[in-house]
Amino acid sequence: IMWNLLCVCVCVCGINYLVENKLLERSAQSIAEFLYKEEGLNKTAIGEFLGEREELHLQTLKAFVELHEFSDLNLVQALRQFLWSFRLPGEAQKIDRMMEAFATRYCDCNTHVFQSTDTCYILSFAIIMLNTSLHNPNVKDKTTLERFFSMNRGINNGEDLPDDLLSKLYESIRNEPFKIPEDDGNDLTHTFFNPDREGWLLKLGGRVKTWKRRWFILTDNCLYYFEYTTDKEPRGIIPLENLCVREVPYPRKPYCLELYNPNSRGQKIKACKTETDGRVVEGKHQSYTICAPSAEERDSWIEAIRASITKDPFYDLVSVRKKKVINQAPQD
Ligand code: 4IP
Repeated sequence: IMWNLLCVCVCVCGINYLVENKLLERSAQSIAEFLYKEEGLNKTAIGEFLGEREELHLQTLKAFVELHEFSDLNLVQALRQFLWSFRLPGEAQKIDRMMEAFATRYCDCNTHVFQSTDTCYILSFAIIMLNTSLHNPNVKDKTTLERFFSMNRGINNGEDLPDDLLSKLYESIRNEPFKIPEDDGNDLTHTFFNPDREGWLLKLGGRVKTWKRRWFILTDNCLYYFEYTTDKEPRGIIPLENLCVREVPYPRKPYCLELYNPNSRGQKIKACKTETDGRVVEGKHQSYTICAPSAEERDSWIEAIRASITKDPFYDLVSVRKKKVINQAPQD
């Protein structure tokens, strides 16, 4: 029973348990093989384990990626295999390390396709975003083949990748979306990756000052709140663009934070909410007062919201490399 439990919920503790009880050798190679081959493991936990920064985790990630055979596969086929073997974690730095490991492995298996690993890395992100654009019903403005070409101009060390290569990848994604492990019912076409943060918080009403317990999800620079964790539709959506967040005192309610617009005090924040009769209307708040269950959770929410407001991690990850490869002189 213990073995099965550990298989279902593999995590750092699980691996440590196996190592301590001599069921698994404490080497990157053995752990990687266990994570890659063992059936029934929780793929979110695999992603979390592989994304950690400690040396053993970095080595395990390398060994894990090297267990994938990408020779003679096009980039979409390789990504399909890779993204099915674990679930990408939400944190940008972890995604960066994993996609870097993937791109290195792909280029080792297919030496003549791209001029550099960076090209492969950038194109992999472009493909993941294309998948979201073409298959997420909420995205109305679908990426066309021409736009996909222009998004990827100059990424092969200053040169363009062949049109027929990009067309094949585009067609493949259009015909079949990525299959992503859904341990927790979330899926990539919906939220891109895992949410930045989620949890129960109390929210103060806009006009009528009642406190409501709501399930909050922070993702894609928006804060969504739901009545129940299982609800498909949020009760409210607060886009975080132009907003600020800070700790705020509130009578008899400790651990509050406030979302406000520093540039238009006294005006309503752009947001939407659901009325009790089901109509979706504009939000009525000039600021949102939200109460966390503890000081630690309030601070973590503030930090996560700030990180989400100040930067788009995926944009940053890709744009730094894009600049690098586009500025590289074409090679003979
Ligand atoms: C409601 O109070 C709830 O607090 C609503 O929260 C809130 O809407 C309403 O504020 C407030 O009047 P009663 O249920 O006591 O009527 P929720 O939608 O989470 O149920 P928000 O905008 O906070 O969602 P108004 O003024 O914003 O409508």
